[in-house]
Amino acid sequence: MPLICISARQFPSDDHAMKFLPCILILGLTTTPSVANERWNVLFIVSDDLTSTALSCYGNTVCQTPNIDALAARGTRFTRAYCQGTYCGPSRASFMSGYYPHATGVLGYTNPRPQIGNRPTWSEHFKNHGYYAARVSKIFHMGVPGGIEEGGDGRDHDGGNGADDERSWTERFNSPGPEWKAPGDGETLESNPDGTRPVVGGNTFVVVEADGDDLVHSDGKTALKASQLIHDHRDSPFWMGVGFVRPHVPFVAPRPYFDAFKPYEKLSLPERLENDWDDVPKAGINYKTSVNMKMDLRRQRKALGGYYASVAYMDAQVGKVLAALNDSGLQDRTIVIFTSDHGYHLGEHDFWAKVSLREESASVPLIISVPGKQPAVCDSLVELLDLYPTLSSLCGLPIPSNIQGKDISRMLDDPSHSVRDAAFSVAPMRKGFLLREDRWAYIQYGEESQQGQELFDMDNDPRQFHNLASSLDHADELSRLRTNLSKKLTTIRDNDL
Ligand SMILES: [Ca+2]
Repeated sequence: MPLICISARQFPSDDHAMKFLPCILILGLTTTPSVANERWNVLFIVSDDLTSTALSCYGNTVCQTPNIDALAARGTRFTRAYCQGTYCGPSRASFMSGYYPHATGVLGYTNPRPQIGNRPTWSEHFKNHGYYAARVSKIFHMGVPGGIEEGGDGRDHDGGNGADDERSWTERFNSPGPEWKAPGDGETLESNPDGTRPVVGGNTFVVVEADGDDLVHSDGKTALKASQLIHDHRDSPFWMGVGFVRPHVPFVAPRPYFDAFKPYEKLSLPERLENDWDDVPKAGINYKTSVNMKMDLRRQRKALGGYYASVAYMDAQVGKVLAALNDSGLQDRTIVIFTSDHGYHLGEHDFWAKVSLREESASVPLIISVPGKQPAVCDSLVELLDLYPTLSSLCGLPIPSNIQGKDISRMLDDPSHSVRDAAFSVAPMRKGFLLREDRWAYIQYGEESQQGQELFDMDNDPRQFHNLASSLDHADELSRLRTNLSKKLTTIRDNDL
């Protein structure tokens, strides 16, 4: 009896006209799977406030992330992926809607529906094409920790949806957790020089070495729910958004995840340069620094350890979801994306957290794994905005003509392929703009650069210690980049909204 398996390795990836061929077992009779089964699933995993520098697959030698590394080992890992807004609200509204923040004007913590009208979001586009579209926890903006502390049983009738967009989903699920209130050993590191400030909520650097297991916390519940949904929907195509809230503050995780980073005194802080701020415009000094947070070296090292423990915990939850995919037999039928909404500073230039347009904050980890494609590392410039058109292309759906990202799917076959000369990101809070080319990073504060400019030679100064914006030797480069940034903003604003 012939046994023929046409594996996912033979799937066409770029030719929209061709139908995907699922794994067909021919046992005497040829069985034809249902139409619904002929499509890839999309599993979109997004961490919150995760810098690529904290992942071992991006070179970190202290914080080990074996599960994300395993995904990178079978997918394409992008080394130059950039968010379009350097904090949650604008970044998430952008990659879900398909528009740059300055196209929709969503520069804060709201969902983009009033601006986009009936135009489908990324998940809604898949839903409109017959996919089951679900989110578990944070995909559009949701307050952390505030929004995670709400939520009753975690179903949408109980609130806790943040800036969500209901029509983007077939179903949606929240994952409430205790956050900073979790029982354990907690310490507030920020604005607490005399150690008398209690553990608090809000956007504050707090570390909690928590009692109990993974399921006490939001991300553990998210992994469990996502695993159940994968199993329940294994017979129909799905677009599933799985949003983990760590390593966003508070840095809370079960105790065992902290062990690898203790004692905290042994952790190395990033290299600092004396008088590093002397050539930084005032608008370029990040909103959180070692100085204004009043964090001494002990607190800084503990912040780093707490962040790493949160990353290790989040990585373990990623592993559970990927294991569920494998156990359900869907690994060969599912495209997996792993990324973050923006990056994060862990003490570089004495900056902490997000918002900044420097490399650690504006770049994001990005891994795309398509079954059957060769693993690769891609150094081409890409944007989170590219995910919507790229996944539409990979899944054989039309790419809506209105959206502003680019189809990067060819990079998954040919990592030398390139679609843009520069990536673009904004820090609305600072009226800041970043144009990131292959060699140059140009940052401008104010649309007429009223609040200053920064120019970095990323080949010779990858840590961005030397602002060349006032160097006469680089006047032509500065002028060219400034003109290109102005053109980019004009292009972004020329849209159908
Ligand atoms: Ca975030």
